Amino acid sequence: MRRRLLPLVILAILSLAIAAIAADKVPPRTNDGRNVYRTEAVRAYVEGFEGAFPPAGWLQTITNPAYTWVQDFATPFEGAAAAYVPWQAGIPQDEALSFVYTINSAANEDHLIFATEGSMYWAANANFTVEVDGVEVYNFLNEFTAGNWIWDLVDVDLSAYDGQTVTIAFIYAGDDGADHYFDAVAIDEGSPPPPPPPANDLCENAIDLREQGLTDFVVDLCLAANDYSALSGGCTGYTSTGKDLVYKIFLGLGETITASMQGTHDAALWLVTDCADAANTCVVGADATVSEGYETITYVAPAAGWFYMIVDGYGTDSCSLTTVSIDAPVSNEDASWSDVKSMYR
Ligand SMILES: [Ca+2]
Ligand SMILES: [Ca+2]
Ligand SMILES: [Ca+2]
Ligand SMILES: [Ca+2]
Repeated sequence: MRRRLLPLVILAILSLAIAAIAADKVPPRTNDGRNVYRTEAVRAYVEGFEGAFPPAGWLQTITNPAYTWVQDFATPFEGAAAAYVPWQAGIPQDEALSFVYTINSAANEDHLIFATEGSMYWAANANFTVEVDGVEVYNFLNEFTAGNWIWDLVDVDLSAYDGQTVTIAFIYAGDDGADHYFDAVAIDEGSPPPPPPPANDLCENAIDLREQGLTDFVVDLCLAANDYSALSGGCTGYTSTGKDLVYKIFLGLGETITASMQGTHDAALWLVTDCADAANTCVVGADATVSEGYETITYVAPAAGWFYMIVDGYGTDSCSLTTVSIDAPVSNEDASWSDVKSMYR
């Protein structure tokens, strides 16, 4: 009996030892030099667990008073302290730390960022999750990949909660897990919303070239949207699904306009008579060069009227800081158009 059991006992002891090596229940009690205050520029809210615990405004929900979240100074991610819960076997834990926050949509606060470390192995027994208004938005067991006892930053997209006042809860729940930590909780304002597109993004607000009166100007097409595209095989030879801005000019009979554009994207420049039907009313266009190249159009008006010039690009949503040059329209010999010409100078 003994002889048959002995190998099994040895095996069991060995496997336990291997499991213990592979899956410690506590981290190394050093911080590996990670104890550095981060300097990210925009944080609408930060809690590093450096002061009172739970922090002011935070609620702690306790089911196992001897093994619940506490402040711990052994291995913080930032500063001197982190939130820590010790593991326990036999008495289930369901320990939560939460705070209420109004996510400011105007400020583009749409990310919850925090650091956490724990045992990916033992999280199968007792897991760390984050909930927003009771809905799980993060699951350590399923999502953490950095390894056992390695601090890693987690970024949770909160854009679905823009403008809402929500309860954000950090929960350790289960039985016979491992120690767990989190620190450096932040609501990130992220980058500010992009500036609105230029007014002349669309035909209806096309800038009158004569009123603007500039022979050379620089525009950032990247602030615009792609609203107009020439026809494939049409006046530019290709489609122009790049981002576009619209200019207009009134030309007299026989008056000539010459314009060019150049940027780091593959530019496309075209002139239309009916901006509402741009693709089908193109009278001249250019897309003869690639990036950095100049596209130049010249057009003699066969009749007096408004013409709309679309400063555009070949590639889908392509754009760049683009230089546009307008040669002062050259009028015919009609004296009345000389006046128009002078307006441009
Ligand atoms: Ca801290
Ligand atoms: Ca546009
Ligand atoms: Ca376009
Ligand atoms: Ca081009």
